[in-house]
Amino acid sequence: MSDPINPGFTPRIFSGIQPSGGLTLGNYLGALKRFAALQGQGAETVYCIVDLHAITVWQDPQMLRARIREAAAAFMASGVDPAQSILFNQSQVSAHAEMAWLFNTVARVGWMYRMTQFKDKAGKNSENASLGLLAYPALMAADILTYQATAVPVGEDQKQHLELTRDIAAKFNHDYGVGHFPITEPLIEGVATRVMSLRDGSRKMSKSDPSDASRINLTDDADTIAQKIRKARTDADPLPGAIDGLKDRPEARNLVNIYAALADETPDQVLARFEGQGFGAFKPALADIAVSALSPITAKMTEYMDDPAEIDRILGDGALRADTVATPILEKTKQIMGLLRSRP
Ligand code: AQP
Repeated sequence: MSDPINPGFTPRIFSGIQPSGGLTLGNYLGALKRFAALQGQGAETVYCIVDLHAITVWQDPQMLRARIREAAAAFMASGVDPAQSILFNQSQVSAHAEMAWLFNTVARVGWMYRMTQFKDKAGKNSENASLGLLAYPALMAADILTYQATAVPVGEDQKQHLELTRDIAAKFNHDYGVGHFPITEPLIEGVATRVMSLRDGSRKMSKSDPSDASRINLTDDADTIAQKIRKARTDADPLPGAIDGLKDRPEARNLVNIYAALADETPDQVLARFEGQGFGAFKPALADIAVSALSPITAKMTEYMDDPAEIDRILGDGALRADTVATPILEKTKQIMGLLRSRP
């Protein structure tokens, strides 16, 4: 089958999540829930725990290993089925790092300095950031293009990196006069493409935010979820009848969007039910729906995490399958670039 937007390429979806902390409701709604829904829809699905990305900022080795397993448990508990999708951790497939080096020679330094994620994470002391943090988007382009992926489901925050991936693919194709890489489509869909912090409606919910109260973790129990929602920052006004009425109320809009995404409704449908009510009524309803959506996931995660050897087996098996797709594409890329291939 050929991809409708990139004729000649197999429809293939790739996406990944960093094991840089415990996964959050933002990762679930912006990524994991959609990863699961895209299975069996006609495209191959390749999902990756991007541990090489995580180490662009310091990670304790013991903790990192545990978080890779926990992320794998979260993927599977959210419905990613290793029989239907290729599920693995990035560092077990060396093609990612090799392709990233090739792309370091295609991407321009100026492109990297423009990335808002680099500016945010490097902060004021950017001279002291790891070189990997600056080169992060070239590795992300490698993750995607090593599979000639035609579509990538991501949250809104990754849009700029996706554009850079397209720039790298286009420059490579142009410089070498080939059509080797597809121009990958970002799939940024739904009402929860940017779930915001529960403490500050101008910041995205993030697994590495120092405040645990800013996020709902997929490992939080029902009481913790309810308590975090109860304490979420809001305002004193009643809810309007439509989402347009929340333009200047980011915290309120965030909670309504979370509700809508969890209930598979539109924000307007949610507001039609809560119009005129305050957060005293809305927050307990949101807590109920969050607990009923997340509790089964948390329970399944615990089951998977009780058997780390099985997680390791699944990730190892996924890595072998990923390798069979990635290696021929990497080899072809090297050939195009004029790198001599003569190993028997
Ligand atoms: N708040 C969010 N709302 C919607 N989608 C989100 N994603 C992350 N946060 C939100 C999506 O989850 C996928 C994996 O992201 P990532 O782990 O690779 O890195 P990130 O985007 O930098 O996520 P975090 O949680 O903020 O990680 P840290 O704190 O380590 O930087 C992506 O598709 C992302 O869009």
